[in-house]
Amino acid sequence: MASTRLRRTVTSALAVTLTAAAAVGGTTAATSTGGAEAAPTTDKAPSTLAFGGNGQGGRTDAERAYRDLLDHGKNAKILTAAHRGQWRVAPENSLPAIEAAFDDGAEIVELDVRLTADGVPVLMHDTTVDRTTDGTGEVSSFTLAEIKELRLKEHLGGAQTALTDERVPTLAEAMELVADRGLVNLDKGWPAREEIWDVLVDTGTVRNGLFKSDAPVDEVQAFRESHPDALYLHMISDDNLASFDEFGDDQPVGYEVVFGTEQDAVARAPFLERMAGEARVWANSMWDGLADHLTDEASLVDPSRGWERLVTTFRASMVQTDDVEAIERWLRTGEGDAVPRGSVRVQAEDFAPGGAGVAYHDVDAGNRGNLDMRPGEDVDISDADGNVRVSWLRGGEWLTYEVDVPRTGRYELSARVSSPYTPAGVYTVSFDGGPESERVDVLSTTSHDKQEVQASGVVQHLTQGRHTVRVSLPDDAFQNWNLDHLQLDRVR
Ligand SMILES: [Ca+2]
Ligand SMILES: [Ca+2]
Ligand SMILES: [Ca+2]
Repeated sequence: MASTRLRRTVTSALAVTLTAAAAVGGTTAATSTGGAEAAPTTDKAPSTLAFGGNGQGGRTDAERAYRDLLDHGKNAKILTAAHRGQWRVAPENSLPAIEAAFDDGAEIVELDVRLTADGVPVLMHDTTVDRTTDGTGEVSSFTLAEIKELRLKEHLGGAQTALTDERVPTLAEAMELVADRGLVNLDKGWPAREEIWDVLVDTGTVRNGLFKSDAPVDEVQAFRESHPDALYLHMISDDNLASFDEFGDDQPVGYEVVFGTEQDAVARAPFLERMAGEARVWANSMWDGLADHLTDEASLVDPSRGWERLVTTFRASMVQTDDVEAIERWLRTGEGDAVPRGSVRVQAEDFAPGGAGVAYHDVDAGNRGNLDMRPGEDVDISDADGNVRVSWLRGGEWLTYEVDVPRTGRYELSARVSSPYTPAGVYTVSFDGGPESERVDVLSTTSHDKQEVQASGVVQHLTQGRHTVRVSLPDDAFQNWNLDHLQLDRVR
């Protein structure tokens, strides 16, 4: 693993160099030659409102994040924003997801704000409650009392996703929770900006709240003139490129830059250079099309395919992510998702040679996926936002892998999978043509495109050298999931 810690600044990220990860882990290295960390400058700090918080006089995490936000110098700290909160451990836009985001190292949580029928700002991404709760209908058709009756679903929700005991938070509840902890990016909330402003004032969190829109500049400036302490982030793309110049010498604190491809005018170096001289640059890495293909998943494979390029080439000093823990690890170590020392990882798409009937059985002819990595094979290989995986896994199918075990010992198999279904599927494992293991359940990740590592409980003694691993999907079970990779980790 890396022995040199990566200093968490823009200039040090420029200095990161990475060697290619080997198939067997433990060889990825990162070095940093980052310069000295400058103290944040705070000359633009509004002073008319006290900072929300504990009133103890000591600096809170939130106050540090606020001061960092106002610093867009070349040594500015790279800030991370947790998309909809840390939804991998709690429902999106829920109070525990907010706490978990800060626990995992984010400085900002991105939350979505909508108004109830009685005009109360609450946290909800969609216009309806259907995806994320046990209710149905428009958010704006529920009173606060009615929406509080609903229960939130796990993670990203969805039709088959289990309910939790969590309720739809009001914005006020969320702001009270974050007061000492960090910043909130108020997405979807521009139409309700006056109601949101009142909540920030009432909860003493004006400096925690970051308004956001792509509204016409004169509309934005009218709001900022009447609310001079409001923090504001402007969303910019080729559709409203002129807005940067329209702000003139009264620039917002940051710009959320969205570029479908690297060829977009908004992504050109001279433009971003000017912007970075005036404001923070925010980039999004959750999926393709927000910053070309510079995604979280690509970053896990190799940070220079995602986060590192966003920071170095595209001048981002704030990154919104679905992988808070992973991006924090990258900022500490320079590594993406390196294979742990002594472990063996095999990508699902790297199944053994030999073709149908020898290396695999696939129930439908041809590759239904969008990646032609294994021409002529029937296995279905797809790319989801930079994640290359075997998709359309169905009952009756099996896949064989060759793995080189570095050291004799006992190994547990895990699989990195995704599926929105409950149940998602079942598999068994067989080593070197031996007996099949107990059945392993594949659990829902609440999205086809959001992967997680799931331990199998299958432990096997393996001698040093080459072995085959066969993954089989019983045809008497529901099967609809995606396999990114298998990994064998030493156990005692
Ligand atoms: Ca197929
Ligand atoms: Ca298939
Ligand atoms: Ca893969």
